Amino acid sequence: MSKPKKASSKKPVDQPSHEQDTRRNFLGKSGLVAGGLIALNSRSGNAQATPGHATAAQDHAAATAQPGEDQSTRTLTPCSTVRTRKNIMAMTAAELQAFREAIAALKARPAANPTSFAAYAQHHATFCSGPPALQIHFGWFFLPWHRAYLYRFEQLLQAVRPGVTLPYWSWTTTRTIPPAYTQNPASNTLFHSARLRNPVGGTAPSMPATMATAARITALMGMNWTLFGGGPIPNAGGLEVNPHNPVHGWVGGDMGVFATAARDPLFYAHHCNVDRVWARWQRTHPNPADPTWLNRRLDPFNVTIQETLRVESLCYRYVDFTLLLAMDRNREAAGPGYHSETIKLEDDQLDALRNREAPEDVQLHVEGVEIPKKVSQEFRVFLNVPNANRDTQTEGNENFVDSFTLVPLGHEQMDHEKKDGGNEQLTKVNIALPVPASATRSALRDRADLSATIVQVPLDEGGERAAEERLKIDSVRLEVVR
Ligand SMILES: [Cu+2]
Repeated sequence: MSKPKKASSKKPVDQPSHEQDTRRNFLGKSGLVAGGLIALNSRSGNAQATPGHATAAQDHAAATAQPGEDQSTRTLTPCSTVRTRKNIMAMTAAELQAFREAIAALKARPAANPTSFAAYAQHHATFCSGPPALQIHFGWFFLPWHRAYLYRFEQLLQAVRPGVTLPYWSWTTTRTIPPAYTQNPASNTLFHSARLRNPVGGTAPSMPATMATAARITALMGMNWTLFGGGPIPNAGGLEVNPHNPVHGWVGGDMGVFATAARDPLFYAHHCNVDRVWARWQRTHPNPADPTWLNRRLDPFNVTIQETLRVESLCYRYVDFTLLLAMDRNREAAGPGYHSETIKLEDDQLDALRNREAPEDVQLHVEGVEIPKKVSQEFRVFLNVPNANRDTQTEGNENFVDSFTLVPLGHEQMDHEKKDGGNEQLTKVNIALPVPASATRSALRDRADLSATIVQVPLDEGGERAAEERLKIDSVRLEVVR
C-alpha cells in the first residue's frame, strides 16, 4: 500500500538508530526514565488498554525490542504501516463506526485509569492551563506538543480498534461543526453538550466568513517558521493564533477554555486539522535548526521535538482530499470496461494535482474488484480518456496510469476443500495505484475536470471464454495526500 515518503532512508528495523541510543543514555543518566513518562510507542503505556489488541506500531516495537530492554523507554520505532488520516466528511460509515467504538471504549474507562478519555483530557489541562513552566501554548512548543498528544491518543484508540486513525475537521470547507459530532445526540459518543455551536432546532450555526478561511491558510503557507510556528514563549505563531484560537472560541463551551477543551471529542478533530496544516507547511519549508527547540523533551511524552518532525515516523499521513469517481458498470462499448462520471475540480484541487510535491502524493484506490473466475484479467487505468478500449496505446500515453491483473483462484478445481471447509471464498480485492505526476499533469493540461476509465483485458489467448466474464468494481477513489 502507501509507502512512507522517505522509506528508503529508513534504518533497518532491528538496529535501533544512533539517535535512539543516545537518547536512552541521556534519559538513563538524567534519571528521567523512572519518572512515569508516557512513551509514545511503548507497550507499558498501553498496559491497561484492551489486552490482545496491540497496534501495528506496538507489535513492531515488541518485535524489534532487544532482550531485556525496558519497553517504556523506547520512544519512536520505525513503523511498518503508515496509515492515512482523513477528513471526517470523507470517512466511510464503517470507518466512522470503528472510530466511535474506540472513543466510546476510552470514555467507558474510569478516570483513574491513565488510558481513559478523562485522564487523557487532563494532560491537556495540565500542560495548557497549569503552571507557566508547563505551558506549551503561546509559542513554538505548541505544534510539536499537540502532534505528540494526538499521536499518543491515536495509539490508545488503535489499541481498542486496530487501524483506526484520527479524522480531521477541515474548517475551511466544513463551516459548521461536522454532523458526525452533532447528529443523534443521545447515542452519539462524539456529541458533547458543552458546546456553544451545537445545532439548534435542526439548524447548524456556521462560522463567520472572516474566520478560518482558505485565504488565511494560503497566507500561512507563505510564512517562515517564526511567523508560522512562533518562537520562545510568549511569542505565539500564526497558525496558533489564527485559525487555531478562533475555532476554539467559536465552538465555545468546553472547547472555549484550554483547561476543559480536550473533554470535547471535537478537540481532536480540530487539532488534527491544525497538525495537517503544519504537515503541509513542512513539505515546502525547512524545520527550525535551533537545538534548544529540537532537543526539547515534550512532557509527559517520552519524546523530543526532533522526533515529532516527520509525520511518517509517527505512522500517519494526511489525505488532503478524496475524489469519488462513481463507476458506470454497464459500459458496453469496446468490450468490458468501466468509465466514471466526470468530476469538476475546485481551484485548490486543480492546484494540488498539477503541482505535486512527491510522486506518491496521488493514489487511485480501485475498490471491490471482482476476482475473475475463468481466466486472468488485466485492468488498464486511464485518466481523461473516456473512449479508451483494448486498442488504446499505453506506452507513451501520458494519460495511462497503470495496469493490474487478477488471477482466478481456481477453487472449483479444489473439490476437497469445498467439501470439508465450506469457507466462503474471497471474491473481491482492493488495489492502490500510485498515479504518476505525468498522468495528472497531462490529464489536466487544458481542462478542469477528471474522469477515470478502466479497460478490462482477458489474458487468455483466444479471448473466447473471457468475453463472458464481466467483472464488477465497487468504487474508485482518487486520494490526494499532502
Ligand atoms: Cu487547541
